[in-house]
Amino acid sequence: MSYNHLEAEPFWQSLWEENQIYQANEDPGKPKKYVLDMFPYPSASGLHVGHPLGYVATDIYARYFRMKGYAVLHPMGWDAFGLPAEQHAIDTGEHPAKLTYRNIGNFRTTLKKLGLSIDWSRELTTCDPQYYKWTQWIFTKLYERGLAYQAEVLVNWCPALKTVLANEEVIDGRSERGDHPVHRVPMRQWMLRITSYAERLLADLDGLDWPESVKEIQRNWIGKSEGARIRFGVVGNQEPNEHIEVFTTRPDTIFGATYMVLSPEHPLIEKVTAASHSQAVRAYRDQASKKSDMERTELAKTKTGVDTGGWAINPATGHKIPIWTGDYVLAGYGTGAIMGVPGHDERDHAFARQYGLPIIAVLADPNTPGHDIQTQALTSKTGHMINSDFLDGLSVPDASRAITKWLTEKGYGEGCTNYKLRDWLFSRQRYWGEPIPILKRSDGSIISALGLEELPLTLPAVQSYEPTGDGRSPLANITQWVERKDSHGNTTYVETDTMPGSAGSSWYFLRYTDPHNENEAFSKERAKYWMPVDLYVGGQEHAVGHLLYARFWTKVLYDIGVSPVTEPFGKLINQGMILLSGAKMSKSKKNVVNPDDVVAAVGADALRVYEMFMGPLTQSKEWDDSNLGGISRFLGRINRAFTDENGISLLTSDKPGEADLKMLHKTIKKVSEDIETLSFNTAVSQMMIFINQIYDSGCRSREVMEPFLKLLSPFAPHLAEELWMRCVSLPHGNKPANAGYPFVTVASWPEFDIALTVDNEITLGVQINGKHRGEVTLARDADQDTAIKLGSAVPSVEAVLKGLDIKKVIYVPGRILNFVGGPK
Ligand code: ANZ
Repeated sequence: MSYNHLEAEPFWQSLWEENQIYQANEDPGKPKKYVLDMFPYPSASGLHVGHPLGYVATDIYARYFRMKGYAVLHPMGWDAFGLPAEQHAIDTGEHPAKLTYRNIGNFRTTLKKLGLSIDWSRELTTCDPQYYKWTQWIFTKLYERGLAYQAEVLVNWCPALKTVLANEEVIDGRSERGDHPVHRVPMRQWMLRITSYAERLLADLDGLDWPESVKEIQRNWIGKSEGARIRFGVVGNQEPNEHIEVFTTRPDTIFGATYMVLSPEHPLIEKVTAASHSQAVRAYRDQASKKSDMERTELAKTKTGVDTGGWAINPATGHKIPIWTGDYVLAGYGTGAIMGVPGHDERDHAFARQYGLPIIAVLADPNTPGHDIQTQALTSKTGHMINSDFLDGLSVPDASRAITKWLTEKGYGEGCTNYKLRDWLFSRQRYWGEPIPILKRSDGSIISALGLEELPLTLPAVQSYEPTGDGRSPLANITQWVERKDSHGNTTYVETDTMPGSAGSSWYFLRYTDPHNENEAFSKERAKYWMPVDLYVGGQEHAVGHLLYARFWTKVLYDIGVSPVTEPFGKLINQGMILLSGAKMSKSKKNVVNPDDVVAAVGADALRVYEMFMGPLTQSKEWDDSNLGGISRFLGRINRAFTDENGISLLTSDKPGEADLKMLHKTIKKVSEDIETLSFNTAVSQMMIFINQIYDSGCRSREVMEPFLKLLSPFAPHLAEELWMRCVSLPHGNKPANAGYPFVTVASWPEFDIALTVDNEITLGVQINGKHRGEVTLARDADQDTAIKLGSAVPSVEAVLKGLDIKKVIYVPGRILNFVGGPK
């Protein structure tokens, strides 16, 4: 056996590393590519073969552009804070850092075995104090700008995990991790004011080369709606100016507002509730606190609610309308109160029918004649207003404008834009996260953020990792860490909440540009050279969490003059999943293929080429061992095309034949274009076609074979390097251990000659009376006589021609050959 992957792969990996050929260097004279994977969370379960899919794709892309002469930044690091390591610490008493660094070691070993062209000198870890020093510093900047603040908010409190969770961590009222019940309770929390960036986060999406689906998910998450805020006076013995403010996207329907609904958490509920109704209202509120927003707003669910016994005045009609509370109105959206317009809103219609509230039509739509407003809401927006006083006859947009003007003049409301986006809940009552660098007084009021000279605020050692259970983190128990004396001898207190997992991942791509900077988060000059990321590859599950937070932090850092860009990721790709028996791989389900095992069995190159050949990068696909074997044999075939059984080069100095030369140039063109468009599977197919041709023709000419090794190198870098040594550099007297060894990995990418990529021969469809009857291969510029001769000799054509009297032949070289005639 002339090629042994078990020897060759580690050999080349260590040689590449010694020679630091993947180190990224800013070179103002070169174009740059910043090629990035979403960095992994180093879980205890390790990597499965689904992870390398994205890593290999970015690696090929990075290798290609490096060979094309670009300065390439292709780094890797670890998203290292998070709940599982903390849970492990609670269960075993082992420090979360110990487990985390052990896992990182395993991940790194596996990734290095794949032969990725990563600049490991830039490796970073979010739980490293030298890194989170700057995460904390960014927090202090957010605080100084009023973008980090504390507020009493309704949080998702999980009694089992003893912590609050972000909305994204709650699925159907249960914790994503552990599947425990989650309740909504008010608590004082740190918030980041992402809402003040809503408009920019929305507008800047347009300029990004991202999958439209991801952009749409972000647009919906930001959820911009134009409408009005309208104030309804409250009737009764309350203070004279008491009113309820609603947000509506349909102010034009105000004459149809026959009742109001407050969310169960609305602050005015107790005030408006009549004494006779207060018990029922209180019971209802208790019940609602146990449901998630999702359950509450689902269209299909029966709407529930109770009458508060209070009344409001519809400012447009002057009529008294009842005030209800119902959980389909969310506390966190708009103003947490609505005007119920059952004639034209489906949820209001369902609610009104449920409780027998009046339903009035205020819009007539000629497109839906005979519509019965009592049985169904009319939700279309075409037609004209009715039953609406001075709005009658107007279209929906005109009526909206007219009523908004009227309400504004009367002081009842004003036009406004509303966003679904909520501020980012940024505190966790947990140990394993970045401590929030804020100093407080004993009453909890804030003194200041810590200065840069006091950072990092490092995590202390603790005895127990259990949360206190009263809503404070385990850090609260470490008095000597929490308490500090100020210069006047007064005791001050360090915040004991920590940051969420997504803090460190919101700016790591900037740190990679300057990972060892001790004086700044990163140098703006360096970031300016590398940013934005040219290709970012990761899972679709990050569409709203990480990808939105990272955009937000980048914009804030831009605004404070630190980041040179307003958007971090120019191009984004979501890789598909690799499935086993149709299911997502997961260790708990014991359906995992371990990359280490595959590398040991068939080699990293086979794994790499196989994963690229499985299908389009963005699609999910099934793991198949026999196809992996096929790729392994393909690599063996390449090896045997270049070397004999003793590993001696078979290449010759012969001039290649025209067909082989053309095949090479076509392959260069196809592989180059396919890498640029991330169509790796078709690039591999083309390389297979090339190898088949070489076997058919017996060509071993250097002129054709050497450039092919360059094409192979991004995909199967070890085999390419080995064959390059045996067939190219050793025969020229280069020893791999010598300085300046000419690795194929960093050789220049071959150019193709466009003239050699076009075929002179083409395949043409042959028609008889316009009907396709067969195909003929002939010279692109063949004359008519030749075309007729070859075309009529095609058996399927000949058979039909036999019974016909041909009157005419239409022939356009390279385009059409059509025999026209009738029965003999
Ligand atoms: C009256 C009305 C009439 C409405 C009509 C709609 C149609 P988007 O587009 O999603 O922003 N709404 C307002 N605040 C709410 C809350 N806290 N919980 C649940 N629903 C709320 O939706 C805005 C519409 O959703 C608002 O316009 C309001 O109902 C409802 F024919 O007001 B509308």
